[in-house]
Amino acid sequence: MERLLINNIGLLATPEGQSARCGEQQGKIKLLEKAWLLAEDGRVAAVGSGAAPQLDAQVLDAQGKLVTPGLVDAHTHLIFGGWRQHELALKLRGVSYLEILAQGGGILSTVRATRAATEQELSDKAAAALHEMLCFGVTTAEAKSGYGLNTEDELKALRVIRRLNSEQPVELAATFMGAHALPPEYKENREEYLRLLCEEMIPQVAREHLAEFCDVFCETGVFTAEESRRILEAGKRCGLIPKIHADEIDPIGGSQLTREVGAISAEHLIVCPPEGIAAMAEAGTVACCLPATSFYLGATFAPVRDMISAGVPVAMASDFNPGSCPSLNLQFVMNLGCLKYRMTPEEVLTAVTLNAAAAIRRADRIGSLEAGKQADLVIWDAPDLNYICYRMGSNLAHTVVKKGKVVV
Ligand code: IZC
Ligand code: ZN
Repeated sequence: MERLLINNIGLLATPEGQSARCGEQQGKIKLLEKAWLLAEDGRVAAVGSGAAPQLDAQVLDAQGKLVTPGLVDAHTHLIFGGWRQHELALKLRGVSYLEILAQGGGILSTVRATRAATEQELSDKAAAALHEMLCFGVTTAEAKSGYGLNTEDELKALRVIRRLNSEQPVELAATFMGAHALPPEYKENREEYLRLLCEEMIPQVAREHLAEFCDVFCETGVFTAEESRRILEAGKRCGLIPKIHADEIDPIGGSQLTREVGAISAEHLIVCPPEGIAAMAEAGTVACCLPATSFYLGATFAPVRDMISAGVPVAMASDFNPGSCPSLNLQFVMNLGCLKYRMTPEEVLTAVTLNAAAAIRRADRIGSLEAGKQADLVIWDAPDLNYICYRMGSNLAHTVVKKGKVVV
């Protein structure tokens, strides 16, 4: 048996449970002072405070620091070719995100670069990003396709995700997002692209077990709520769990759709209306909020306090992508959770651990430090939770442990 004993933990902070926490529960964190944690064969065997057990194990001295569960980044567009730094000048001239897209740039510029890239090139690039994420304390992440927009290139991206899952420590949950934009070759033929998505791509992705989730960009000029419903229903028929990019720029009904399709999560929700919040609360949908994208777009911030009051479990993620959030830093997202969403540090911790795990259907396995869960954790250069939410711009992750092994 492989044993790792982490002793001399100044403060161990973790949410508890095997499902998303909502309302007041989101801010309930278990705190153990002068703690230790024993991992056996990659899982948490026991957690306690006071004198650590004496047994035959590799010992890691936490030097009195803070320990939390490994962070979970539940929303990334990890697989893409190129970058979009040329859009910065356009943005500075006042051209909006949707205008850039309508002119054939934005997502479509990344589609051209992704189609031109080989599997190896995409894999090398994503592996570098994953290493950076791991250094920031992220031990599990979701990764979407969505820059291929044809069968071959969407499958190429999903195969890269599958391969990366076995080649590096960050576990990946794959999401098919062929409904990220209408590809230019279908500009005059929307219906045909919807048919391709529902009748060809989704069934093939499911047959090859290349994704767990199906996502759609429900937005003005992209996919309507009705089209989004069709795509997500087609995904469900093939066993793909619905996620939805809703209310990022315009509230066109995306968040209300969560109840209708039984979405596991809704993403962005920057301009989520009260009816959308009510729908998510009823459906038990996790609101996966992406404050670094609001920051980067110069947009407003999602009404997270209203969501928490309404009993919607809130997760936060990076939204790492080459357009609206070219950052992998989930610690910055935690800062923004406090400063812009007015969440407490305890609510923030739940949002980037247990609730993020729930958004990718893994709350039974990860997202908290309790006996039986995977031993994924971060030792922080910090004495407490307030400190990691208060400091900004530095990487405070000191040591990262994945499945009971030190990886950073
Ligand atoms: O590449 O712009 N919002 N999709 C929906 C994105 C942002 C990613 C991108
Ligand atoms: Zn996104």
